[in-house]
Amino acid sequence: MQTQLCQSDYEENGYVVFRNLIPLELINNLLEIYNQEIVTSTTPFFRQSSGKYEVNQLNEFGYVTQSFLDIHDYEKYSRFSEAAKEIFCSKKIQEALKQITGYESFSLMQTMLFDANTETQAHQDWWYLDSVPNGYLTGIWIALEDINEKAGRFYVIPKTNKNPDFHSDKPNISLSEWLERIKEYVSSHQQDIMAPELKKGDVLCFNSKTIHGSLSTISSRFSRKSLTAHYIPQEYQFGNLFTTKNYIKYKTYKGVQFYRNKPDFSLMNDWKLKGKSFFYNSPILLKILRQVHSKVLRMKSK
Ligand SMILES: O=C(O)CCC(=O)C(=O)O
Repeated sequence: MQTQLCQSDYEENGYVVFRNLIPLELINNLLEIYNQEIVTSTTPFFRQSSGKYEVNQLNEFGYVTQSFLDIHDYEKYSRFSEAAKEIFCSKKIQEALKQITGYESFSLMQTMLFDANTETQAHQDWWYLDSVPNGYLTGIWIALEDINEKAGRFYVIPKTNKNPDFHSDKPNISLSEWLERIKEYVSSHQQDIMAPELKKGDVLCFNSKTIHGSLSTISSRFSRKSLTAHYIPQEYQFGNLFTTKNYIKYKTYKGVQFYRNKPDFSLMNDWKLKGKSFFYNSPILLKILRQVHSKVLRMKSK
């Protein structure tokens, strides 16, 4: 593994790149199963961008245009998820995280797979997911192939882990206004955008406060096969800027704790999701729902 400067680099710049971290055979194995079982599947998968279960939509070059959430724990495609966990729960990743943060071990909280670029809007993760106390979640972006510039690269804005803060002057700011503030920040700091060339097996680690997103696709002929994963130090709780999710139940793979948020598709799970979306559109109802949910889970665990 590289340089001992990593921890100070990470703290200073809010990101760090590890070259050749993931063994190519693990990536090849995952992609083989992906092509055999997932691309061809007619099952709906949960999509973070729409908040819905949707079947795959392929572009003219055969790449799935939506991202896949929490691929490490698909019940229906356990061979695929096992291949994913071999990467996400590997010693190499645990050691890299330890090297840049100084913490000993990490829980895996969320994963994604991208086939084509989805042109992710600039954001900081802590609005959606973070450690509690805040600021200790690390996201990692893994290149599953040599990423062509024309595919639209992943980028970070260095040092935004320190500043600026887009919400604390207005505690009830809406998500769309918060995203708009970040968008404006990014447009006025174009010169700071860092979109490194990443080759198969390279990993970019970034902090929950670091602004990141994806550049526009120049040619959809190029896929942008990649994984992301988000980890918190094991001793911290999980949540985000607004809440602590103290009801999390973990599973374990090869000694690494992991969590999955959205279950596999079923008619029942689809209905539950639709019901939840109704609450999500009302912050007050959502707050009540969360309180009831955590109370029920606490009662169950007694
Ligand atoms: O790869 C992307 O387009 C965005 C990934 C991302 O924002 C994340 O996983 O936090």
